Amino acid sequence: MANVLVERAGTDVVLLRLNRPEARNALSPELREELRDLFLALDRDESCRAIVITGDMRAFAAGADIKAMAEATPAEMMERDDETNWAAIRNCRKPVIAAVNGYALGGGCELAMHCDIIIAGKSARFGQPEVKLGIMPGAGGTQRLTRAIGKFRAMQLLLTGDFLSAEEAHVAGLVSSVSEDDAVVGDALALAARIAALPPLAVEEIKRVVLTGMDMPLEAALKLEMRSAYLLFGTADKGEAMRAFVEKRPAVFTGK
Ligand code: CO8
Repeated sequence: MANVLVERAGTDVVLLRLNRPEARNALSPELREELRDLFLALDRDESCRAIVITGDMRAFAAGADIKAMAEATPAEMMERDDETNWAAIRNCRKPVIAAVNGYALGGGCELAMHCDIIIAGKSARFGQPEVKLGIMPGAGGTQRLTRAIGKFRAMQLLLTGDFLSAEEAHVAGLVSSVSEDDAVVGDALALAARIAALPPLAVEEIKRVVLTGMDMPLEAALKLEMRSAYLLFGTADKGEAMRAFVEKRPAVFTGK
């Protein structure tokens, strides 16, 4: 059985559903490789304009698979080359929305933080409990969490393994918005469809500049932004969007 289920939602949105409910969607090596291959394929698939990733009502993902790591040595962990699996998600040019119900812990929280937008159900719980296992986050948990919610709240979570509720995560800036539990996936798909209907080159460039600029000094990031903003004036969709505005009609985008 596939560890990740793939559904088309409308013509241009793809829904990825983690499918290890018996293990709270723990990220086994096989599941990560499936995710990697899916992200590499969707990045190249012109018919896919936005991706939603979700789990089930009990867990988005409860982290790396502890049973698959319990006896692992450093060399074995290196051989798994998890970095390449995460890079496929990190480098995806399409907008990615996490629709989180239940637990997003450890690697599950890190997976959500690889996404561009996080929509959480009211009962969702976020945390990096690695410290309780005598290890530490290895897929951006110490860095992305700190950038998202600041040093002092991040330290408290990372050093205790405590969880944040959806509302606490929202207030802290880890979550984009909170929905009723049973509305999370629908809300994420509706948002994805709205983004997918916008000019794809503008969407792609905005994502690239936000993510690249976050790690640059402000002056350099502002220059990057300006260059990308100029570049979009060369697209057919920019011409169509502005003409449509002036002519008071809906725009028809081609992705060119
Ligand atoms: N890995 C493997 N199996 C899991 C995991 C997991 N992360 N989480 C849950 N399961 C399994 C349980 O073992 C159980 O299986 P079984 O039925 O065979 O006993 C089943 O899922 C259901 O779990 P529970 O009965 O515990 O369900 P609850 O609803 O009571 O609790 C929790 C759910 C709170 C999610 C609980 O299961 C839990 O605490 N899970 C572990 C969470 C955790 O510690 N996550 C962090 C893992 S480490 C990580 O993600 C980063 C690794 C970084 C590696 C660095 C590389 C260099």
